[in-house]
Amino acid sequence: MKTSRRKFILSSSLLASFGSLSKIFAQEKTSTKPVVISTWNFGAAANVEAWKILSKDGRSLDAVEAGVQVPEGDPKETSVGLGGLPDRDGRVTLDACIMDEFSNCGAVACLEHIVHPISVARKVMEKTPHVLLVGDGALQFALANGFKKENLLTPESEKIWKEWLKKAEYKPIVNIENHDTIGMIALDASQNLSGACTTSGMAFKLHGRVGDSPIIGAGLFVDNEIGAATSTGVGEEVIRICGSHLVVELMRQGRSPQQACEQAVQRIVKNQPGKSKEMQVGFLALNKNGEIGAYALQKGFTYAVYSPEVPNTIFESKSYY
Ligand code: SD4
Repeated sequence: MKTSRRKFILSSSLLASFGSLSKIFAQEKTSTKPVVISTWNFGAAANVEAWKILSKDGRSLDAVEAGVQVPEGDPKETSVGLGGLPDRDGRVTLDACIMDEFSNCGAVACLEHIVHPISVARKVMEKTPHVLLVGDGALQFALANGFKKENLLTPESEKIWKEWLKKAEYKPIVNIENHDTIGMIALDASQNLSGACTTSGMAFKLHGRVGDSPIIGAGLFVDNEIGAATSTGVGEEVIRICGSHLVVELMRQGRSPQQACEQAVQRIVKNQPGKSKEMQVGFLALNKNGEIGAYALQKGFTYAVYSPEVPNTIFESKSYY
């Protein structure tokens, strides 16, 4: 297990271009509210948008929606929204969910042609009696609510898919390019928690495959009394343990966010001792006091924290292996 924790400090000018980040080594701190945390390096750019809302005493729900829209709309991010890598049939299918402080939640799965699935998920939450819409039904609902139909397969992603087709082997690579699903959790100035999670899922999956990210309790869970959690990595393993719900329930039983994330990862190892060595799963958690937890199966899981005392900083979590 790692003893030191890597951290990268981002100046606001650098936030525009992540290629030129410098690495600084330091210790992680607990945060005071408001605070926003999100998965992977691209979480830092997303945090900037969320922070614009949180720093003006805005609602955490609005902050997480605005935050995760950043990678969703970025064609260069090949694991979320526009430009996401397609399934093995060449179709970009998106999964997303959102949850607020009242346990309201909404989700979409296997949604095609819409750049911001998180906003469709929010509409499902606010405008329907349902929680989850999938496939054509989700698209129909999105179009009826004014979302524009677009082609999400960029020439770059199409090229990668065509290259993959030559061997057509489904072997997800641990931490590929170090950016995957974005899961974001925020605690606002009114002490309310919300979360959002959005992804194009595992690249080259079977058409119709849905991961953990749009499943409330798996990819995301918020309990405003206790805390919130989100996950990234191989969704099948997260679903098997109801990962984010498990993390929140462990916090309810008195574990710190860090201990809760560690125990959830240990549960995966216990279930899959062999397979767990070959894949990545990471959890992020935040409790009502602004304490943060992060833990992953493998090294390389990074996350970004923004709070009054942590100026949008990327950390690397500890890991089991
Ligand atoms: C999924 N959890 O679809 C997502 C993908 C991901 O790191 O986060 N990959 O299973």
